[in-house]
Amino acid sequence: MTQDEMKRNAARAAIAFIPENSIVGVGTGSTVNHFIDALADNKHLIKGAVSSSEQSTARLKALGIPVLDLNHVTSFNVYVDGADEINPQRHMIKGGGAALTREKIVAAVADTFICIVDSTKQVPVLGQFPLPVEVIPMAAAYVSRELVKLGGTPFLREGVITDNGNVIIDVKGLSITDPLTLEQNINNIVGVVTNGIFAHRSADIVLVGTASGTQTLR
Ligand code: ABF
Repeated sequence: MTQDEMKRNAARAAIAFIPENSIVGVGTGSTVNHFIDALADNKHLIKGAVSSSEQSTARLKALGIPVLDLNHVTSFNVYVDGADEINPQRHMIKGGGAALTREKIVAAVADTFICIVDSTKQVPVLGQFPLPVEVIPMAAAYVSRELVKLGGTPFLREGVITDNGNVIIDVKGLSITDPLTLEQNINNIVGVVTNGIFAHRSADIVLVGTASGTQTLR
């Protein structure tokens, strides 16, 4: 089974967790694209979606799924999104697709975060995947110097501007043994919009696509 087939299986399994007549929070990325495709086959069951990126919004609309403004939605049950890495505590690194800030906002409003991944995303300790940090452009050099003080090696992601008009700094060389503290410390650097550690808002349910089927972790 290919990695993409494992992603698709995890994505399809998430459909069973969507309550009828609900609003669904939708993440970003290739795994989520499979989820959106599966959602399109069940769109008569839902009221609509809240999206975490222009990319997902375009795909949802193209498939006839209404997209609602988060400012007009007080609460909703389920947010479905992928991850770049996930540890056994269900903390994640996200933001490889540069959508981390909107993802964190939509995830904050949802009652339940369902993370859909293939088994290659499971790690004992976060940090092999470079940590994305969304930064106000004029602060990029300052924030980079501060990230070095935290033990990382920052690289500006060339040619990428986020949906919010900011830049992404990818931080290599971090062994993230205390995700809660590092998430907070990086967010405290002036000029950082947010960083890709999702520890304060971890996943509630993880659907892992493996070669032998989809596992559910809680
Ligand atoms: C989003 O998509 C991101 O937060 C994460 O970076 C990425 C996962 O990518 P993919 O599903 O394409 O592997 O969820």
